[in-house]
Amino acid sequence: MRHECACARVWLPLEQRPMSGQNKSSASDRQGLIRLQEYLAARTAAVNRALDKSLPPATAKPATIHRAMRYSLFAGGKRIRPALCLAAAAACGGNEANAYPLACAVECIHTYSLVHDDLPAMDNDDYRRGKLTNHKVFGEGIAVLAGDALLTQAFEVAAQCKGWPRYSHQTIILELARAAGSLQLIAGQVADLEGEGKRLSAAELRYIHERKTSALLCCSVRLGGMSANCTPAQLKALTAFGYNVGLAFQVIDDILDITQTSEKLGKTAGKDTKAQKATYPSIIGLDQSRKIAAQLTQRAFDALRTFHGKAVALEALAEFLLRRES
Ligand code: GRG
Repeated sequence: MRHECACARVWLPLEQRPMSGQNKSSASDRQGLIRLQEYLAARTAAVNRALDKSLPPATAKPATIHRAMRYSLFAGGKRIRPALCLAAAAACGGNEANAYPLACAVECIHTYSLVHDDLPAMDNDDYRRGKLTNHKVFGEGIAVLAGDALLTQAFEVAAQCKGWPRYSHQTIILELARAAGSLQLIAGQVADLEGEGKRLSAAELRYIHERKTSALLCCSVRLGGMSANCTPAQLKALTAFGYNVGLAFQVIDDILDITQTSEKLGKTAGKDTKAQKATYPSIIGLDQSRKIAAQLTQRAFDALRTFHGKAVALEALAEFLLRRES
């Protein structure tokens, strides 16, 4: 993969490299990766503190629901959506602190979707983020409610943002509602459920990926830009970046489902094949899927040219997501 922006190489060298540890990495690769890991660890800690403050304490009555919400929220997710939100804010010259309510909101929506996706009525999974799924610990009724409460919490936290000249509270709430709603996240999940056991075309599969995965990732990036009162041109560039990174993320997720162990993924591996789900690898094979993920990531990089080197964290995150192993 060729990459034209020199700034990201400082973070994470982008020379042609295999995607999942098929080669020994160089010392500079490792250094770049360590810097990104430090960046992610610092943002994860800050987002965790902000989430902790924004949620009712685990002891608030009724304690079961607050314990259940916190159980999944603090189960060890990678916090990719918040990191993208904060990195987008930085790319637009914003103050990261202004983006925290929005970074927390997207993580609450993401966690709700995982809790519900794991339910027996949906994907029926016992493990998530390396721990027992919410319904396995708290029962199905509480897991449904914990998901509902996390979704609602997202809007409560987002409403506490400061609002910006170009982006009012109404715009922010609309952005979140649309990404989580029946035309995006839920549409993707419906199409995913209805597609089980069927032969889907690549276009049908892309419809699912755009909604189930890309919509919320793209929304995270856009909200970060909005928190920096970004220009319309910057928002357009962030949208193209988020869309392509979101699609690449899901192609990689499909690849990992068949190439990694449950232990490494923290959730049951091989579920897509078992559930007879259409995935990129099942339709076009592993090698072609890897090429598509790299192409999508390249498109995401291209969208960042307009930031003239200021989107270095976004670039490093896109590169990291392409090469992730869990
Ligand atoms: C229930 C409305 C509803 C939607 C569910 C999230 C989801 C849609 C399905 C889960 C399965 C899946 C493949 C989702 C696509 C998004 C995705 C790959 C989620 C996993 O995201 P990570 O890897 O997870 O960022 P962590 O745990 O690290 O936060």
